[in-house]
Amino acid sequence: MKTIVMEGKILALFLIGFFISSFFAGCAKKTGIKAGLEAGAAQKVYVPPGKWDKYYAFLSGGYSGQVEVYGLPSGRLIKVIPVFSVWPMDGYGYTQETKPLLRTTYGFISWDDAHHPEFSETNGIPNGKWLFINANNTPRIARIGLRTFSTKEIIQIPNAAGNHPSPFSTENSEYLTAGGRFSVPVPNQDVPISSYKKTFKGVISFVHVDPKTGRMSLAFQILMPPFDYDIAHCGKGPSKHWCFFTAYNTEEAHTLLEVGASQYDKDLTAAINWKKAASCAKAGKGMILHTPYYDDYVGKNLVAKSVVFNKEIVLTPQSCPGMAYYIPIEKSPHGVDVTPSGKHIVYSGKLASQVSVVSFKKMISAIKNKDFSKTVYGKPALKYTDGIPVLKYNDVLKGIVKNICLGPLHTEFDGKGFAYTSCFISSEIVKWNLKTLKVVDQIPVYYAIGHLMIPGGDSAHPWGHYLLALDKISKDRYLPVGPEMDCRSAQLIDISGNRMRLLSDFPTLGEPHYAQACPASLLDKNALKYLPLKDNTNPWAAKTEADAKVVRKGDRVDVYMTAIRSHFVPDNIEGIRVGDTVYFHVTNIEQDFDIRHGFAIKGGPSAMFIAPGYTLTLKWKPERPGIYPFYCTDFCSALHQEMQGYVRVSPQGVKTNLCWGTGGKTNCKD
Ligand code: K7E
Ligand code: CUA
Repeated sequence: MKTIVMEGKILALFLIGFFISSFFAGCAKKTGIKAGLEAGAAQKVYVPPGKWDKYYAFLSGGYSGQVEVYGLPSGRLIKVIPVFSVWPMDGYGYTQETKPLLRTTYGFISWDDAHHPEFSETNGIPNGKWLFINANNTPRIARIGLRTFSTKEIIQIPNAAGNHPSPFSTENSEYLTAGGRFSVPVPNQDVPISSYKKTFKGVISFVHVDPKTGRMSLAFQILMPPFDYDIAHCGKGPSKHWCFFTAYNTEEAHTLLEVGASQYDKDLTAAINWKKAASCAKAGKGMILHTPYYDDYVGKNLVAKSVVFNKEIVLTPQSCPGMAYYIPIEKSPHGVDVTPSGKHIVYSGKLASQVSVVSFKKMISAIKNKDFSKTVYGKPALKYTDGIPVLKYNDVLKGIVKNICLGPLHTEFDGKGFAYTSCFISSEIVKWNLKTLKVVDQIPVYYAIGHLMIPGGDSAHPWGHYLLALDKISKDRYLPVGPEMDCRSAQLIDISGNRMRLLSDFPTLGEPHYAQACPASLLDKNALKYLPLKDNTNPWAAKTEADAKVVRKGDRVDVYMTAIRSHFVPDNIEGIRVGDTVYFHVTNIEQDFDIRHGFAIKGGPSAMFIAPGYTLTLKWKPERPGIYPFYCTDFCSALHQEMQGYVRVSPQGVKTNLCWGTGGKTNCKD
């Protein structure tokens, strides 16, 4: 045991050593970077003023909790879509319309760690309808509508912890994966941590997506042995009924995983036949758990609401034979990626400096032949895996890309027969041939790359052309701004020729893990320009200035306000008292693209940006009597500075008449 622990430590030191040396290598190379730059690189990323980019790229914000939209090849940031974190500049998570999206069984959660954006797909090809993304910390999946580029739904994943292998889509977005990077007791309960092996479980979940509306629902969950389920990708074509999950910590360690989870030379990665699992769930083979979870969604009336569910169908491996298998892969594999044909599955052996390519066909015949391992790690296999058969590595292997690099993490495809693997420790991208498994090209990146992304590069039909490296450390790439460089670095690489060519760097917000990209033509024509007022179903909308009014009911005051260039109706309000709760429902009655108005009131928690045709509501509880100015926060016209107003707040119990108006026209009601 002692020697094993030592080995673990030595391995860790070895890796740290490489990590540091790769930085120095990076520094040394800095002056020579130009060498890797293609002549004419500037021309290739230059998008002239007034012209549009060729691709939309959606980058996860990592610990920013959001999604960022960039144009490629320019690297220009064109939108931040708030998802799991509040965004006070536009009121996301502050307005009555959006607050319910962040409700969970843990209360209102205003932050998360978002890793993997995933397009909705038809026949394995992005269809431009939705973008899904996972919340790692408080397990959730969000759905973003790609007509409005806004969050439409967030569903919580009960019974699980660390929703990292998520939300990977099946070929026609029938299901999205969710999983447990952390194993935990299911249902959660007070147990000694040392009872890990006995009482903790891994949880893999499948979330159904309604093909018409996109509404997500928890379909079923699968209880797995307590490994750390890391990343997934689902099959396509021949493998379309399967999803593949990597795992580390097959050792089932619960402390110092740095050492404890690197003991065995192979970890057990899961292959799940979701079709089979769904039929078992349907046939009532699962048990029922009652852990509550939220489904928060934007309703037909454009206001988000929360529904609480508390019923889960939970399958065990024993309850549904044929649903789950394990494939052993070298030491703590990280990424798993399915080739465009769906015939091969590529596993990146994070600590193994090699990539294993598994043949789906071989996997199926090994399953048919019941060619399973009798033992794993010197123990009876089925006992160790709660009855999940373990396939033999050599039986399912197409081949290995040997000595590919240090710290291979993720692989994407160009649709022309090549794969591109990111290498964290050696800070490089390696291009290899899918048939021969031979390395054909290599390019350094700066520094410590995580995921990489090719437009459509995880789909059945990659668009290719560009590759985006998502680097973890930006260090000397930009002007120093104190000890923490807030921007991570994205690097655009041209993959249209035989050799990869570095084109540009651009800074990103937060820590982008994964990304998705598609040709602009898939989305640009469908993007909503403004909401026709007749389609504004918000119950609090005032669609004309004549509809604007102030209504008191007890201590509640509803202000139905309109905004148009360059005034609010009403812009003078009197008769509010300390102790009241005021709701400002502001409708932007402009019917023109990108003419937005904002609203903010002194002492208020956030602004709100109101897109043309929409209504947003800010709740406000004045605590002191006096005069409170409010104004439009978006420079909407030459008279924007004039777009302002006043609210008079009287002391509690003082009966000031409730009056409102704009431009001398005053309405009063006691
Ligand atoms: Cu590799 Cu969260 Cu997909 Cu980061 S993960 S890199
Ligand atoms: Cu409206 Cu500024």
